Amino acid sequence: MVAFSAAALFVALRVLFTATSSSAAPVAAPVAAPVAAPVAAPATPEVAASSYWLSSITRQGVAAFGDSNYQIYRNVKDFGAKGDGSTDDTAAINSAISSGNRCGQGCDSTTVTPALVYFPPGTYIVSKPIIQYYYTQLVGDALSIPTIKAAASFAGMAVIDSDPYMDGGANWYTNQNNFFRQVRNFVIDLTGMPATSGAGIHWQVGQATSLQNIRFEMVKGGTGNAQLGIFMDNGSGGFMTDLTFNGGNYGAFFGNQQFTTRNLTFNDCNTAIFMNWNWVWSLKSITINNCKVGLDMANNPSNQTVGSVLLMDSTISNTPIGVNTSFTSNSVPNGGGTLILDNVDFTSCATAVQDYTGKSLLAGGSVVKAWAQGNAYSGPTKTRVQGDATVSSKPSSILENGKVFERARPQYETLPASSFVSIKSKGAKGDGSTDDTAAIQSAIDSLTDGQILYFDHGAYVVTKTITIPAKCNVKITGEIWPLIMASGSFFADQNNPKPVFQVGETSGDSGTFEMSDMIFETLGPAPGAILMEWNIAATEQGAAGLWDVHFRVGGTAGTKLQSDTCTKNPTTTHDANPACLGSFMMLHITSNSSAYIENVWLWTADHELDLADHNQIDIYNGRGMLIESQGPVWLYGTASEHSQLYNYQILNAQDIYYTLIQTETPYYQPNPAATAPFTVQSQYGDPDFSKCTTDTCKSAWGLRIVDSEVLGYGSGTYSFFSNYNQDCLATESCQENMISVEGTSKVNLFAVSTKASTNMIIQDGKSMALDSDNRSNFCATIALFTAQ
Ligand SMILES: *[C@@H]1O[C@H](CO)[C@@H](O)[C@H](O)[C@H]1NC(C)=O
Ligand SMILES: *[C@@H]1O[C@H](CO)[C@@H](O)[C@H](O)[C@H]1NC(C)=O
Ligand SMILES: *[C@@H]1O[C@H](CO)[C@@H](O)[C@H](O)[C@H]1NC(C)=O
Ligand SMILES: *[C@@H]1O[C@H](CO)[C@@H](O)[C@H](O)[C@H]1NC(C)=O
Ligand SMILES: *[C@@H]1O[C@H](CO)[C@@H](O)[C@H](O)[C@H]1NC(C)=O
Ligand SMILES: CC(=O)N[C@H]1CO[C@H](CO)[C@@H](O)[C@@H]1O
Repeated sequence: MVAFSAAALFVALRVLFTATSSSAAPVAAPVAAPVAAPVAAPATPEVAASSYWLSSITRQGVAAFGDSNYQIYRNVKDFGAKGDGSTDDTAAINSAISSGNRCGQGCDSTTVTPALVYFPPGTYIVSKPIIQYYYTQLVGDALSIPTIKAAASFAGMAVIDSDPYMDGGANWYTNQNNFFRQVRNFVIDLTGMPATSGAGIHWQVGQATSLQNIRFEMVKGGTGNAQLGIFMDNGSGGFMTDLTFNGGNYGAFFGNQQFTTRNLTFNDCNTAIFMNWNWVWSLKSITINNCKVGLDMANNPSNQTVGSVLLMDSTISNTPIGVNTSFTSNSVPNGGGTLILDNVDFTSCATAVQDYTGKSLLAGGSVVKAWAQGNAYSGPTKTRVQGDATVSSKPSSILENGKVFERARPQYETLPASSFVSIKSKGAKGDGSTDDTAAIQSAIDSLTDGQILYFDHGAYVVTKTITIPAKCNVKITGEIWPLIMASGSFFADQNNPKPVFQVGETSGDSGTFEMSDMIFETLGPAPGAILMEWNIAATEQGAAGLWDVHFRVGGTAGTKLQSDTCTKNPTTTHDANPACLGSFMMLHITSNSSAYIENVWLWTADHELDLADHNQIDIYNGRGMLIESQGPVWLYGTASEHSQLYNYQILNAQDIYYTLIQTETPYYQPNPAATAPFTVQSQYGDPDFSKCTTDTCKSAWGLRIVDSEVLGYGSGTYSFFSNYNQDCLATESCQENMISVEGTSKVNLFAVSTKASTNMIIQDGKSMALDSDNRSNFCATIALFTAQ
């Protein structure tokens, strides 16, 4: 997240958005306790019960650091929603979400009141927004997907609102801190509304958020059509996948610092995607059919608001204009407007890319292999390009049918509830204090093929390595992000680090593994903990992966690394407080493994989420993600923030693909500098900063690539502070270097955006690209850096 919002540029919406803020914040009235009794037999086929396991497994989750009677799982029908296609269910659904002392208006954040809100099959009519409180997952039935239908009289910002506006324009939550949300398995239907208004989801979110498997039904064409599937004004995210947008003026109206979006289909929209602003945005596997414009990224041509967009493995058909851009070859106001096209089929488009005046920059009629507009570097020489890009071909290990492989998070919707084994039923306590190591290991060892280990919500303390044998095909999913907390002397020695979860016993163990909806933390300092060691080599593409699994060190209830102990201290020169050390490393992908990692956030907390002060804090975490794999590795929508030595390091690796990655440098650096408190461990290939001659050089690497082959599709690596001071932003020099490419590395790095790093990229110690040569709308951006 970015603590810094003043400059989080915001730009007037080009379009008149009809919903007004004053109508957007109905506060759900407090309601009576939920009806505990089982729901009566369904009255109509529409409201038939489902066999989806999520609706029927035994619920044993408890918020370990909150109220033990607090209700985590909620079925909207238990709160009176009918889903019968006629009753107005707005109040009942909002009460299912808001009941029980939740984090709503006036609460910036908390992790101790999570809610998993389930919608059985049916059609739910709503007349006002469904307000998604902080730390909420809205999950529709995955077997018979429910519809949320806006009534003709619907009034408000959007059918689902993740961050309501109050009168005066302030939001309930800080948009770039609006973490930990999901919406999946819904149809959102606006077709009953007049075409002149209506939005599906107002999605103004930060990291650890996702939309998955949602279909937006909107009015098609017509005059004055103003409907939108997604309205996203700002935030710091994030990930979405498997969405279909039918009709509307804009399928998706996007604006955020950085975002990864995958597998989106647009049919019959006026404009499929309107990019209002961004720093960097990844669009992968986009299908656009029968729209007027595919991607419009030409907002405000006289002062560009869009930093950069990557459009990859996509098809735009029966759509006359593929991309509208404000970049022109002779005038680039405000630097932005970088565009990367990679394997995009424009066969049935007249124009693939035009400038905002309508002049064709690239004709349609073919598949574009690689095309870029922006600044390109091969070595230290900058060229302004608008045309085909010469890049090396992609390794076959990452491809499937000519596209980069992808796989949505498994939801196990076809399995019966009896396939799910509760970790609490297996003896783990999850109470934030009992040592659950033995119970977890024994539950894993006793799983039989086809079973899923279900972590009921809770906090599971682990004091020794948990090993997951690759050959056992283990699958784990959690109830709204249960916590695994590394604790104790076993994880205390940074000179002898030990894995907390070891996936595969030794590097290259072959098998399968799936994990979703879990969080890894430390309980107090654990400087010898590698939160996850990934050794498994998948037996087939994507068969070993993490989805919506996060690593969160400090800043939350129960971690003992909170603002009462670790508050920031920029006023004196100091060493790291030993009470505020986090882990040795968050995620280690070892040399003979392969990995599919999607929507995974490695966050060393920069501020407090639970204690009322929400202060900035100093937590010292050694390393973010280390990748030594020979591939294939896919990283979709990952971020790694505020680790001391580096956020990402790719070492002696190959066949590594990412889209996109995001980092932030610790706000405290260089007080102390990146050389402490974690010291160089050469067996992990650590950087040593020995060539540095200045303080600002001794700051965490956003991305360090050593002797590796990497295909990077989009990165946003940011430095916002120097010892908590932001004066350095005036000169875009909060640190000296951000990305280092070393040794025999072969890289194609597309859409590289850095913030306030004097050198964007250095190669073997030499500056390759300067921030000052590549200023964009907010970051410095280059379209392509190659080293072969
Ligand atoms: C977010 O977008 C809204 C417009 O929808 C704007 O009013 C607000 O100032 C923006 N906030 C930030 C922090 O940029
Ligand atoms: C893409 O999304 C559609 C739903 O819109 C889904 O059916 C399909 O399986 C997804 N494909 C991949 C590769 O995830
Ligand atoms: C361009 O937009 C940026 C960000 O909104 C703003 O700070 C700047 O003043 C604008 N420049 C001009 C010349 O309007
Ligand atoms: C392209 O962008 C310009 C500038 O914002 C806008 O005026 C024009 O309508 C856009 N063209 C299309 C076809 O959307
Ligand atoms: C990786 O595999 C190779 C060959 O199978 C083996 O020699 C090497 O020791 C393995 N590396 C690790 C770290 O296990
Ligand atoms: C100093 C300099 O050359 N700045 C350029 C950086 O690149 C943008 C285009 O992306 C130009 O507009 C700037 O002039």
